[in-house]
Amino acid sequence: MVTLLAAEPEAVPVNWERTALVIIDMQRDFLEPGGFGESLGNDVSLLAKAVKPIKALLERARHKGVFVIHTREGHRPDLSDAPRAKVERGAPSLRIGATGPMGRILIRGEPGQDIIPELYPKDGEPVIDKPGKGAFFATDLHPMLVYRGIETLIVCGVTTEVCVHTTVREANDRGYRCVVPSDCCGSYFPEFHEMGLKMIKAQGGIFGWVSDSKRVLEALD
Ligand code: C5J
Repeated sequence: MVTLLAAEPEAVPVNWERTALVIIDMQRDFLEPGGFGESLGNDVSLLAKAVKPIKALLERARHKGVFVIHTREGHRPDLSDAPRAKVERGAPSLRIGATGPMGRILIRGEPGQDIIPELYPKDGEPVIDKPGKGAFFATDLHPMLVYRGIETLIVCGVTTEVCVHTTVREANDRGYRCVVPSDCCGSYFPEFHEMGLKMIKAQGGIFGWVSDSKRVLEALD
């Protein structure tokens, strides 16, 4: 069934059977002290407010049978999929692969690289491990969506202007309609969050649509 989801710059028609909720990188490494985000000098507490609205969407999407996908940024333990240009960048207190309080920073299989308990994937919900910022780069996300006939993505998670934005741009170029619920995203830089959302919906929705959890929940009901 197609419902109209209220959003900017205009309402979007959504067929929930052809829609996926994509939750980007809600990982301990970004949200908890001692992980990758904090190693870069960020105040990780700024991301916490996205958890509750994402949880509300996740629970309703599960209840309604909407396809749910989780992503995690991270690398192989031998760092063979981590470009030197990424590992050596900047002056973090702990580089990718170094050992911190939650295990090795941004390494697959380590406690810090996993998803926070509040939003932990259920059995049967695909988890995409991605080496880049975008969820389509070097992953099998696109075929997974094509095989399911998915046309629309509700994209949320962290951080708004980095992995959420990169994924929305990649998805838009692959022909997906992307709706971003503003309160279900977070950034270490509130001004980047605001600007990132404006960039998505500007020019008639050049990358997609911006809504919020309340309006997505209403459309789901
Ligand atoms: C970052 C992400 N910010 N998940 N990753 O490095 O947005």
